[in-house]
Amino acid sequence: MSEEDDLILSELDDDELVLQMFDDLYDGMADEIAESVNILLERKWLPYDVLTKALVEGMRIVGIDFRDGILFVPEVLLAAGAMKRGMKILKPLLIESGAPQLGKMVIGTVKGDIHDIGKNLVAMMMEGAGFEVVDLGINNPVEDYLAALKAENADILGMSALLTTTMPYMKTVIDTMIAEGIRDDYIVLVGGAPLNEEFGKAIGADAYCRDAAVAVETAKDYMARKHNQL
Ligand code: B1M
Repeated sequence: MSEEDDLILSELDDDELVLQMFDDLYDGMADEIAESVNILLERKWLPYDVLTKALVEGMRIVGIDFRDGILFVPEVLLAAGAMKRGMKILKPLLIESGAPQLGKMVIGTVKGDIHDIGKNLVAMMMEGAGFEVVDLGINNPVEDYLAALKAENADILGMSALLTTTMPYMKTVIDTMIAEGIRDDYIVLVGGAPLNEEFGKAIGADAYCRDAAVAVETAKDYMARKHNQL
């Protein structure tokens, strides 16, 4: 039996367990991630802390080795699968706030891009904060965004892009909204690892959101301003 087989996750203290979660995420061990998430919750960790301090941080480490050519797509897919297992446990806990509806957001990853973990996280946190969220998934052409905004009578458009090659597509969406005369009908928020504030301004978005928590705060802020104008 290997040392790994002997490891009893519930016997680790919090710091050791979080370090073990980084390893398990790295190795795509979805069952172990699920078990550890449940252990931390039983130890009265806040769901948001489990998400950010264990899962998101673990994925950041995966990203570094992916960038450096130490991990490859199949391994990163396994890691992403493990991350999603953990997020599935946390989702209902993050959402059960019972807050009144603050507004409606349509969100999706842009055309050519299949990264969805960050977008899912934003959707989860927005729902948790009391927004209604319509998630269009990945690889969205401009037509899909516009159709959903109209059909759903949304207040906010959220776009996510993780690749430097796909982030310019956000401008295509915003330019099409301008051409159709509907740009100012919606609050446009953008996010994703390669973006920054300057890019958000340059493409005509209302705001760039560094992470899910900032997305929630920014959306609340804009909705408050919108209501004050009415
Ligand atoms: Co991809 N990938 N990937 N990948 N991948 C990156 C993005 C990369 C930075 C890795 C690297 O080289 N270090 C790199 C991009 C380089 C670049 O463009 N400069 C890269 C590459 C190159 C690729 C491929 C091209 C690899 C290949 O095929 N050779 C390929 C592209 C596929 C495609 O999309 N067409 C590819 C594929 C994949 C997988 C499928 C294996 C997998 C995705 C699985 C999935 O999402 N279901 C994957 C993963 C997992 C990553 C990394 C490792 C992790 C991304 C992630 O989930 N992060 C990533 C490295 C990295 O980002 N460090 C990488 C965790 C997540 C919580 O953070 O998504 O940033 P993030 O979301 C944050 C904020 O950005 C923000 O809030 C979130 C939560 O706080 N945010 C928003 C995000 N969206 C928002 C929207 C908003 C607001 C805030 O709207 C309002």
